[in-house]
Formats: sequence, structure tokens, C-alpha cells
Amino acid sequence: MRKMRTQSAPWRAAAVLASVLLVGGVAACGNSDTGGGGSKDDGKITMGFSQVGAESGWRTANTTSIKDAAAAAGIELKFDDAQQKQENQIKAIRNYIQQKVDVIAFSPVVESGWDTVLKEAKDADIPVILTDRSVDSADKSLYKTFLGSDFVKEGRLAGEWLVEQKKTASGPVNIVELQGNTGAAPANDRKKGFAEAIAANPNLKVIASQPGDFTRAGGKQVMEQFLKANPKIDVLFAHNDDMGLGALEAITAAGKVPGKDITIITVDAVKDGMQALADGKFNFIAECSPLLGPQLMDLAKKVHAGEQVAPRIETEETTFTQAQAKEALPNRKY
Ligand code: GYE
Repeated sequence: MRKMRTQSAPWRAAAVLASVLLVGGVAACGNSDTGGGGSKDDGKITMGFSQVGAESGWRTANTTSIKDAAAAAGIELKFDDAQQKQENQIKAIRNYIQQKVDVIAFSPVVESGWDTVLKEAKDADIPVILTDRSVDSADKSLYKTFLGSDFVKEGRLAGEWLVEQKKTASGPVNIVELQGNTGAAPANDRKKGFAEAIAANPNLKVIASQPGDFTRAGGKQVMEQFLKANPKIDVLFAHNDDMGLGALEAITAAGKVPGKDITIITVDAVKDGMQALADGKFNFIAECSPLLGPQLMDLAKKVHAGEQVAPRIETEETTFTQAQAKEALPNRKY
């Protein structure tokens, strides 16, 4: 399927034929078959989904949620893992356009550079749903809706907690920041929200801020550099649990006690992060829910049926202290 790309007309025709054979058995092609019929396969919706990658516990939970929800909703899912590369996402989306899927959904690895491919989908009359992360396209007609979290708010909640904790600090509080992958909406927005919140106390200073790509390996490596370059680090703000978990190794190896010598704040609240919080190694987590699958499938059905949907649908989330993590952990599903 990945080979079905552009070029000559005969090749395109062959690609179309192949996709018709592939989905034709279960679905009448086109967008007009939503009325339902006798058999339960009638009117089946095909969704092409381009996932960012498998960089974190959050992403794994998100992928599971999408696959499970598609199966439960009777939506045929074509799934592609872009391995954190925008070019792979663009290729996957072009494939989905050629295969004439009913709906395209994707989580854009970075915010910029999507206008051309989104225009191609629009010209092919295939509705696009953004999920988890958004794009910075000025033309909002290029997609139907954006389903996901408010990342600025997550950064702000993290920062506000720190401001409260350090309100009696008399001297400088040195903060290091592990950012998500460069250009990603959650990296840009969490950085922004955090900076806005900590501006309330001039003692709070971000002394170093680097991307760790949302991975454990990235978090560990960049934290090692931070520790080498900065003798006094009081706080780590990591844009996700996985980078925070990677950083724990670097902090311990440097002879410091995570959660005590260095206050650690992260975002996500996946199981491993919540465990670290309950164990006293992390100090605070701003939650970001990966369980977007059911809402996404619901939206796919609506846009396929030509119904109007809200242009922005926000996920509900909370925050966790160590005590709250201990309480929530036994029922945590991901
Ligand atoms: O916080 C991080 C993942 O886009 C919200 O991506 C998502 C972020 C999540 O790699 O763990």
C-alpha cells in the first residue's frame, strides 16, 4: 500500500483499482452510503489514520485507543506509523487520498507545512480530522475539526503549581526544561504556558531548555548534559512523562535524589509516570489524555454523514500530586 504513490496515470489507475478491490468487498465507495441497509457491513466507513510514531507511553495508549474504538464503531481503519517524520505523514495522507478513504485523520508531528497536502485532500472531497495535535494553517476550511488537549493550559498548570510551591523561596530557583520534538504543538504550547505562569515570580528562572523528542532516551541524554553544564538545578520541567523517566536515570547517576534534590514536573500521567509520582520521584503531573479514539470515531461518522461538527473539541483533564497519584494508580488504565 505504501508504494501507491503519484506518477503516471496507468499506475494511478492500477492503484485505484487495487484499493477498490481491497475495500470494495465491504463498502460501497463514495460518501453517499450512510443511510444504512440490511446487512451490518453496509455503509462501512474507511478511515486513513497517520500516527506520529511510537515515541512514548502516551502514544502507545493513543494508538490502542484509536484501534479499539475503530473496531468497536465498525470503522475500517488504515493505520500508518510515521516514525516522527513529517515526510512519512505526507506520504501516508497521499496514499489515503489515492485509496479514496472516506475520512482522513492524523496527529501532525509538527505544526507547520501541511497546507499543500490538506488542499489535496480537500480537492479530493475527503474530510480531514486533526486529532491530538493541530496545524498552524491559516485556512481553517482545510480540516473539519481539531480534537485534542489544550497544551498551553497544561504548561500553565505545571507552572502555577511550581509558583505556589516556591512562593517563599528567597533566592533564585534554577529550572531546566526538556522540550518535546522541535516544532510540535505540545512542545511549543507547553513551553509557552509554563513560561507565562512562572513569570509571576522573578526568582523562577529557566536556565536551560532543549528538545528531548518526547522519548526516554532523549530525556536521559539531554538531562546528562544539563547536569554537566549546571551545578545547581532545582527543578526539571519535562514536556512528557517519558522524558522525565529518562531524566531520572541521569539524575540518579549524578548522585542526586529525584523528587527531593530536584523537583520534577511532567505532563501526560501515563502509568509509569504516575508510578514515579506515587513513589516520590516525580512531584507533579499535568494530565493529558490519550484516550481520543471513541470521540474520534464519533466525529468521523458525523463528518461522513455531512453533519456540522464544532471546529474545536477539547479533552477534559486534571492534575496529580503525589498523594493523588497513589490514590488514582490502581484504576489507571494506561
Ligand atoms: O504528551 C507525548 C507524546 O501529542 C499530546 O506526544 C501528545 C504528546 C504527548 O509523545 O507523550
